[in-house]
Amino acid sequence: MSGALILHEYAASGNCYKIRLTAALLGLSLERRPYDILKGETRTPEFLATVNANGRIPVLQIGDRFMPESNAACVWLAHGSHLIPTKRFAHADMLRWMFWEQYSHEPNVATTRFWLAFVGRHNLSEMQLGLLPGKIEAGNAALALLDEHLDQHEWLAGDGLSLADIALFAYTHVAEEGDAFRLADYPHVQRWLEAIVAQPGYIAITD
Ligand SMILES: N[C@@H](CCC(=O)N[C@@H](CS)C(=O)NCC(=O)O)C(=O)O
Repeated sequence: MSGALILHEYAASGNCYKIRLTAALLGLSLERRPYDILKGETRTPEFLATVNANGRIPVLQIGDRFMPESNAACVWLAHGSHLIPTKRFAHADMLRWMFWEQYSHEPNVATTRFWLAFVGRHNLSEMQLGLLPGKIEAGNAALALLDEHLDQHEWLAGDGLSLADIALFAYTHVAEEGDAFRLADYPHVQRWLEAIVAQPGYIAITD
């Protein structure tokens, strides 16, 4: 390991939680550095110059180096562990789900949760209010696709729990916050969420 591991984060963010959950399942400890994203604390000149020029958390600090992008940080932590399949197809399939999470799931399920449960409907701009119905529709389409896959497969990629499951667990298990999505509509997703909660070393997003 290359020195201290520091997670620059906003605790309620699923992207940050993914990294904490990966570390917990692997028995690794992280030092946590909090930022209030509702107050623009990741947009200060100092943060942009030293932590992430992209102005966002999470960022995993590895000694004096910085790794933004939640899924990349999870890969760094899990390198060589059971959370990354070694068989060629399963490895690529894990990455497939992690890329899909960032393109088709997180921008819809996570953004809807953030807007409704954290920012508040009455504080949304006209543009955000206009985008909301499409995000809810696309979020339900993502949850339905997950449910269909999990009807046929125990885990998302390969034969066991992998980073694909952790990446998608993060925002799926809190999708009901904001009241836009109903997990009861997705029974196979619910079975899979319960299997992740039962993993040794599991920690909650509120821990
Ligand atoms: N693709 C990035 C997304 C990072 C992101 O959107 N972070 C949000 C919180 S989850 C943020 O920092 N928002 C504050 C801002 O944009 O000012 C990842 O997976 O880490």
